[in-house]
Amino acid sequence: YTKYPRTVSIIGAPMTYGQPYVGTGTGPNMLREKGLRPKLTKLGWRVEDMPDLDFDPKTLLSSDGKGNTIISSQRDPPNAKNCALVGRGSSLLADAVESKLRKGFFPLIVGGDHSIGIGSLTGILRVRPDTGIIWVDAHADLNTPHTSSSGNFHGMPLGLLMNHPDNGPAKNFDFSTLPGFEFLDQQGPRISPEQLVYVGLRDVDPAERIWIQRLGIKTFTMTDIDHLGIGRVMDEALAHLKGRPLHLSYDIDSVDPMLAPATGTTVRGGLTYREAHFVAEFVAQSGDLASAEIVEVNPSLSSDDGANETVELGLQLITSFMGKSII
Ligand code: EXY
Ligand code: MN
Ligand code: MN
Ligand code: MN
Repeated sequence: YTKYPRTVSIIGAPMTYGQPYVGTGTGPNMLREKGLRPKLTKLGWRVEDMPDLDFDPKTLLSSDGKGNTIISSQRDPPNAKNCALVGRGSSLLADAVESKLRKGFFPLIVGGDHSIGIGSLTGILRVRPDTGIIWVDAHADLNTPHTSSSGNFHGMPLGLLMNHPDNGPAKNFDFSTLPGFEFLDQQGPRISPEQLVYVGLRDVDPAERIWIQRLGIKTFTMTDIDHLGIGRVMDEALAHLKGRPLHLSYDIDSVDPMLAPATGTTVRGGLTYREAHFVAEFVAQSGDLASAEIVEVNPSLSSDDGANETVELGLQLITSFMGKSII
């Protein structure tokens, strides 16, 4: 008996426009080359692997009708870098995730930078609005173009989707007016604060801190992990989301940079090798995991050794949350 069907659909989402570095788009193929598919098969999954989503600017941006892309005329709103590219890519991803879920598959979304959370969560919530989200990250990713000081969308996926009596961080702002983000219309699904849990935070911006407190989001910082231990943290995290199908959003920068150096926004003092695996193993053991994503692996941002270690770690974490058990 399994609660969710045992066919996994690998959705490659090589998004790079949510942050400043090239290379973040190579994650899906690096993981395939290291044997993602046979590893999943060995765990008992049927695997459907499709070509990566096409995030080429020529595809994402409308043309002038003569086959020319009109990037230069796509002016970004303030603090919303590569707005149309991120928005259109998110919309494509949302449709892909939604359609795989409706077919009964388990979507395994492989990034790409964390702005893909906008699309993956939108697709998931269209089908299962009560999903519980476990956000494993050094960062809160709760900014909006109103609060972001970087303008990078990988710091905004949860901020754009968070709902609240006052509309949360989105207060007085309709994000569907951002070029490319038309799919975030009034009917578009939103996250309620109680369906989100953070694990591993250690670099939170002032506006994010205010919203976490005001919305009462269940948050386990690195300090909490030091204090309580990862076992109790995960007990409490899953208790908070009990009864919901789960989505795991695993940002590789949650792991300590000594173990995962090849990522764009490293912060010292992260999860150890075992803590990182425990999170994955414990979520798998719950039997409630219904979708997952891994993001922010960028092999071009460190030495070859560092890149290999980071990709390898990402692969091991995937096998752990997809059900590899020690016994
Ligand atoms: N909070 C900072 C910002 O909004 O720019 C840093 C965000 C980094 C986000 C990485 C993917 O998790
Ligand atoms: Mn992140
Ligand atoms: Mn992060
Ligand atoms: Mn910061």
